[in-house]
Amino acid sequence: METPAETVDTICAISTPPGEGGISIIRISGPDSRHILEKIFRPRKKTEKPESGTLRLGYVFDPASEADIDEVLAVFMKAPGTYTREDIVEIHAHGGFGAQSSIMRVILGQGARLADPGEFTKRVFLNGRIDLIQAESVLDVIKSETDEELKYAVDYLKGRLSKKVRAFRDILKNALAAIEASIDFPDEDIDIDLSEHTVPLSRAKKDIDDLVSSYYEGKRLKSGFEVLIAGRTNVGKSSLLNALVLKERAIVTDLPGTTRDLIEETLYIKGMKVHLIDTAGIRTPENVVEEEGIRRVKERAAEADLIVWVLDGSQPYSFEDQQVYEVIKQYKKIVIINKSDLTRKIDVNILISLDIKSYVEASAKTGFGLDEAKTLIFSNLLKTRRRNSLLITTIRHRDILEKVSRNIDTVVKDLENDGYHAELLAFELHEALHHLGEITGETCSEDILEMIFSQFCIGK
Ligand SMILES: Nc1nc2c(ncn2[C@@H]2O[C@H](COP(=O)(O)OP(=O)(O)O)[C@@H](O)[C@H]2O)c(=O)[nH]1
Ligand SMILES: [Mg+2]
Repeated sequence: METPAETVDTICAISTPPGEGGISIIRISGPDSRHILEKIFRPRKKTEKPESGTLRLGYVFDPASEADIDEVLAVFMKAPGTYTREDIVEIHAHGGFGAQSSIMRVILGQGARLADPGEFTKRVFLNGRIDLIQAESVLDVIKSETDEELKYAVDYLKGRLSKKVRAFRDILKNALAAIEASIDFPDEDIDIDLSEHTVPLSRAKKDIDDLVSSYYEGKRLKSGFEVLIAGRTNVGKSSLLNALVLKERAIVTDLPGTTRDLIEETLYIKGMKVHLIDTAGIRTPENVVEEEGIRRVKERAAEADLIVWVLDGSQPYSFEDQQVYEVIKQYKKIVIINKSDLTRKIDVNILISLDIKSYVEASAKTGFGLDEAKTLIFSNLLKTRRRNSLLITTIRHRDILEKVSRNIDTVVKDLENDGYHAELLAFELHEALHHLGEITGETCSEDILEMIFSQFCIGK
C-alpha cells in the first residue's frame, strides 16, 4: 500500500488512561515532533544534546508565559526506528488532569493535531511496519483479559497469523502465474502443467477451512465460554453460583422457583474466562414468570458451551431430575452432586445408567469440592479446543476466508475436471488474492481501515 500524503502532519495524544495516576505519557508523532519538544521543554542540564532515545529530565513550560507547567522526563526518538516509523516524542508527566491538559494545550499550540483513535497504530500500518492483522492484534493485546488471550494476541502481533496468510498467498500466486502463462503463450511449446497446482491448492483450502471453523473457538477465547447451571428447583444452583464466584449474586431461598431470570457472572478458571449462568429450576411451571424462565433455560442450553447439571445429593433421584435430564440430554454436560455436607440419599449408579462419566460431589454450603468442580469445568471446556492451534478471532477474517475457500474450490474442481477455461481460473485466483489482501490490509478499503482503527482508544 502506498503511503498517503496526509500522514505527514504531526499528531499528539495522551497515551495513558485519563484520570489521576503516578505518571501520564503524552505522545507526539510526525515530522515536527522534535521542533515542538524544543519549543516547550527545558532540560535541567542545559548542555545536554538531545540524543535519540535518551530520557532527559526537565520542565515543560508554556512558551507564551515562560511559566513551568510540570517536571517531566522527555525522550525524542528518531525515525524510522520508532513505533510509527516517524519521529516520536514522549513526555512522561505527572499523572493528573491539570498537568495532562496543560501540556496538551502547549503542544497543540505549536501546531500539532489531536490524534484520532488508533491513529498512531494506523500510521505504523500505513508506513508498512506491520500488516493489518498485526495492527488488529495491537487492539487485542490491549483488550486481553486472560493469559491465553494475551498469548495469542502477542503471537499475532509478532506475525504468526500473517505468515500463514502469506503462505496461502504464495500458493495462489504460483498457480496464477502458471495459468496466466498458459493464457499468454497458448501456442508455444512450453509445457505448462497446471495439474501440479491442485495439491498445494487443495491443501491451502483445507487449512483455510480449518481456520474458518476455528472462529468459534477464537470467539470463545476473546469473549469467554458460556456455562449454564441447570437442575430442578432447590438443588442449590444459585448457591453454587454464589460459591463459585465468591459473591452473593443470586438470591437463595428454600422456596422452590426463586430464580426466574438468568443471572450471569464471570469466573476465571486458570486464566480461562467463563460466564456462569444461573437459571430457573426446570419443573412444571406454576405461573407465567416461571414458565418464561424455563423457556429461557431451554434456549440458552442450546447455545451454551457446557451445562453443569446440579443434583441434590441429599435427596433420591426424582422424576423432576429426570425431566431436567430430558431437556439437556443432547448437550455437553458435567454433573455436580451438591449438598455433600448432608447424608447422601442419591444413588450415583443412576448417572452411569445415563452414561454420564464426569461428576463431582460438592457442597455450596461448606465449599467442599468446589475446586474440583472448577477443574472439571475447565477440562471439559478445554476439550473443545486444540491448544495453541492457529485461530481466527474476528468475523471479518472468517467471512473473507470463506470467500477465498470458495474461490480455491472452484479452481481445484475445474483443474481436476480438465475442462477448464484458463481465464475463469485466473479470475477466481485474482479474486482470492484480492480477498487475502483485505485481511493483511494490502487491498483494504479506507472504510474498513476506518472501522478497525476507530475501535482503538485515542493515544494508541
Ligand atoms: N446443606 C446444604 N444446603 C444447601 C446447599 N446448597 C444449597 N443449599 C440450600 O438449598 C436451598 C436451595 O438453594 P438454592 O441455591 O436457592 O437452589 P436453586 O433453587 O437450585 O437455585 C437453600 O435453602 C440453600 O441454603 C449445600 O451444599 N448444603
Ligand atoms: Mg435458584
